[in-house]
Amino acid sequence: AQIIDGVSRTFNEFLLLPNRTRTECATETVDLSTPLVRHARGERSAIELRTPFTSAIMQAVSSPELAIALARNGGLSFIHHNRPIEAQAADVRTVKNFKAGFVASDTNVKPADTLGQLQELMVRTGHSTAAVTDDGTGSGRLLGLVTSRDFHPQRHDADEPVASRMVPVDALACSREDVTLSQANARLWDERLDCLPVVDGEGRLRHLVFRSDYSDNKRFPDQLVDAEKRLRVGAGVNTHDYRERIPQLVEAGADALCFDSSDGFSDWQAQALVWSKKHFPDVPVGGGNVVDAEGFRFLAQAGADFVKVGVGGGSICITRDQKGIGRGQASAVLDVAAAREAFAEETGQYVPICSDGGLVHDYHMSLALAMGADFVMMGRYFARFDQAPGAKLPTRDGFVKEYWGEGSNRARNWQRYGQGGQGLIFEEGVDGYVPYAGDLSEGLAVTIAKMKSTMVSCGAMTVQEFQSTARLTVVSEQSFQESHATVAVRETPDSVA
Ligand code: MZP
Repeated sequence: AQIIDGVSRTFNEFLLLPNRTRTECATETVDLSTPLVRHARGERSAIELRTPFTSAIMQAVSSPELAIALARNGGLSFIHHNRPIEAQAADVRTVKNFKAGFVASDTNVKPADTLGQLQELMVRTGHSTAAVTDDGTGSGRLLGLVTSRDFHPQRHDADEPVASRMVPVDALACSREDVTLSQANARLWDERLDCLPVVDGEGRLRHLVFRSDYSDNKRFPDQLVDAEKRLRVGAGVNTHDYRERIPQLVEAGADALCFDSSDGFSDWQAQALVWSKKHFPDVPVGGGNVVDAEGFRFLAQAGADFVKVGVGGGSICITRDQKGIGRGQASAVLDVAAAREAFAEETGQYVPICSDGGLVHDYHMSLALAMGADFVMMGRYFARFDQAPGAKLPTRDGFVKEYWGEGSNRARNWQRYGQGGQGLIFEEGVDGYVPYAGDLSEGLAVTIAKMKSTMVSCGAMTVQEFQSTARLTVVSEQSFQESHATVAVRETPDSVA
């Protein structure tokens, strides 16, 4: 056996040092966009994410509802694959067919209906905003908007009428001709809404224009008032039935695919990548997971358009206990990022990398980017939100959501955890709960605010600048203790769990 140099380190062992912050570097100017797929170095990737977040290829995570919410916040979901091909393709179609619209016309939500009913409906249909009309139909006059932010358990009673939480349309005052945000509705925008309605002369809703449609947060870009954007969605695939699965997913409209394996450093995955690039050269396909330079190079040479990094660090993962395989996530990302740079130097091809699993705190996501990841993939983080498929269950202190690993007996994803034959001989994942965290858009907005603030302290205005200029230090156990509050903390409703 050979013992490789260096200790296997994880994110908790690092902190970022502040760099000089230039006057032009502020949270409003930080740009989180990042490449998703292979491209010539120095050029732009054919697919860029507006925010560097992807959701895990897991039954408890990447449903169409979650994919819609994440895509609208600039990220990407990979719809899970451990089921019949038709079912997965149908979910891809649901996301591609989604139109940022309003719930009221589809379902007759009236001002007197209850918030509980409306919440259930919005989660099911993947909408973050409901427009309420006077007669509960799409041709009625718009009375106001209710957003999923209003469904925080501490802020509403499920039996309250919808009207009690509605932002009245008068406060929004926006018409097709008046496309500049007034100060008043800009404030509302920041505080409560992620979209503004555009009404016709008779007060009937014509469009909802979402935050993501804004070019500079001040004006509606003209071309978007008559536009139907299709959201992006990815799909997980496996090395067993890819010849049948990939054609149907492509036909359904998947924008990117990803081979999903707990150990991607294998001939099977290389063969599957080669097949995919030969038959569908225009469809980006990622590979993984790997934890070192050798694994990265192997998949990049086989044609992977991006490579996922991480073995054994996932919150639900017991692979390290069961098989003794894995590597600290920080060491893995640093090693693979160096290999990505070397590969780009040699070939001129930049192959983005994704840090997958084990991100416990929001600042871990920033560390992953600073260490070289182009984007991150998360399961636990997204499983906490309304849009994730796990059941929401009451506890003495609030709510939890179900979250289970793909290697658990509940998921039985033998395609990911090949142990010989069809089935699991032993578990590599657990079945558990995560604290409920409300609406995805609201939770992600806080995470994004923290990430931008970190980058400002590090003097970086783009992810690429952050990767190349960040300075990190390894923390001792004593300095780790020093990082936390040392007084008794008074709990407030906004205390971070
Ligand atoms: P986390 O965000 O919950 O920490 O980790 C999610 C990642 O863990 C997934 O993207 C996947 O790579 C990995 N995973 C999924 N299921 C298991 C398992 O059952 C697992 N062991 O490790």
